[in-house]
Amino acid sequence: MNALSDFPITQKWPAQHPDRIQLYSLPTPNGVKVSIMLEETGLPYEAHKVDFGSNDQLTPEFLSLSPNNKIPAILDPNGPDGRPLPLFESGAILVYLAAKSGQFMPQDVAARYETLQWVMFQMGGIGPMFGQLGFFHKFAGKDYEDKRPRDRYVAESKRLLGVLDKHLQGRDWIMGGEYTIADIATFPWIRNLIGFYGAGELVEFDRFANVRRVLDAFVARPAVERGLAIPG
Ligand SMILES: N[C@@H](CCC(=O)N[C@@H](CS)C(=O)NCC(=O)O)C(=O)O
Repeated sequence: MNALSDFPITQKWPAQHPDRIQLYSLPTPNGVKVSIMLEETGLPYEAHKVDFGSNDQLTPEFLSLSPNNKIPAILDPNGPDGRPLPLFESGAILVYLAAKSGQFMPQDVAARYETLQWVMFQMGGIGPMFGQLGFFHKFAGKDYEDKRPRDRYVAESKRLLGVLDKHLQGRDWIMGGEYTIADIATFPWIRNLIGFYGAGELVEFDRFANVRRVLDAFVARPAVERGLAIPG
């Protein structure tokens, strides 16, 4: 497929600017990773809201781009070899946008793998564990009588926060002096845990002073502030 109009998703969410990266998202902790990255890089893009209230994520048009029915997803009209590139999974999208923009990924080869290591730590650990904690603490799972599942995710979330806190000792960002996609992947989830999920006390967030310090620096970035509200 060589034109954006060949992609069924553009029938439900028409592109006003077909030369720009098309973002299909919502301001959730996974969604804002990509809107923050786009704001940080300055790459031109157009945001489309995928409304969970209307089950937009289950429509054939959305599934044609993101078969796992999850946001975020993108469609880049100018992908590799000048052809459109559809992509889902926030980690893969961050890696792609870092390569495309030449930003937020270290030049040094060893440091690149280290950055990817921390992106994977977020994708495989922090995201899924905090997400389950949210279910058992804030959503339907909070009414379950058996508190063992909740306690398991609380314990695992605390353990992960401890790993991150220890790593951040003496560092400005996850990769030291350099702000990278590892930070962009991780800190929306930390913010969500103590904000929207209201789980700060539950995980004893006060114990993790380094995580708190870097979270504060993250949310103070103007591009982060903008990205957190996209799509509006
Ligand atoms: N591993 C995926 C997870 C994405 C994900 O869980 N997205 C949620 C919102 S944060 C979603 O789209 N949920 C809709 C649904 O499950 O129907 C990623 O990082 O992109």
